[in-house]
Amino acid sequence: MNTFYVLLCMCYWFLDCKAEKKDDGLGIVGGEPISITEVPFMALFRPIGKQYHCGASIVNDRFLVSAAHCDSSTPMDITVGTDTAESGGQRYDIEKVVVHPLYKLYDYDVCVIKIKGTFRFSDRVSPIQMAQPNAEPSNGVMLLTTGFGDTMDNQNIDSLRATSNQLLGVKVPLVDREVCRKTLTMFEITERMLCAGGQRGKDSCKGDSGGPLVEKEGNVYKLVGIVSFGFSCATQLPGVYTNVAALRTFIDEVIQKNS
Ligand code: 4AZ
Repeated sequence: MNTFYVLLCMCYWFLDCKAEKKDDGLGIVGGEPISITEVPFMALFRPIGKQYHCGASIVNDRFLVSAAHCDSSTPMDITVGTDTAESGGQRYDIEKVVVHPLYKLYDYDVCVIKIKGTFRFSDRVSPIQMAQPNAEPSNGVMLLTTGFGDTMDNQNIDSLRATSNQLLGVKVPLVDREVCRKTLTMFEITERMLCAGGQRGKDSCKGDSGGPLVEKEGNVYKLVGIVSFGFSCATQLPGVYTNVAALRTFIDEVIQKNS
């Protein structure tokens, strides 16, 4: 009988710990809290009623871009205007998600999302300009990526997932594609991909997928990448992002056809 209660107590203690880990407040490994007014194009793209899944970026009053691998057969919605995953902001139903026809793990990892209705722009909700076709950022330039995803590299220990309720941002340098190919030999790094990061402890991670990788020019942000994949997180290996410049023509065409 006593052993039973001891075990029960241990069980509660363990579950409690798990709950604490899940809510430790801070996605993105090695990042800092960032206000939605700093990145008002940041959106959540998730199954209805779920706390977290993926990020997305607002590109005009009815469209967003995200990663193709974020799309799901379960009903999804969009939340904008909040830097807290569990509360605030405005929720929008989705009219349509167009995944790139050539998407195949993880090449062409882009989708275009059309909402029902239109966004009401404010200091917390506004679109980001996208990189021009074939105008990639320069190697070494510091880019910002934001998300509500994992704060630790613990993808193998699902019980210790630590997604963040608070929006986080981290700066990562753009890595030369050739250098990236030599480092991430286990993947085929195509022209549709950008590599960024490679500094231990600073990376996007699981749950940040679909979110933005942006370059700041003066006071203006430009969307250059979409969080796509990586070999683990925050190791010395760079993270991989969808190359917006390479897929800009596709994105524009989808928006035009569906406007
Ligand atoms: C993921 O699993 C994932 N470090 C996303 C981004 C990165 C790694 C993993 C980049 O969705």
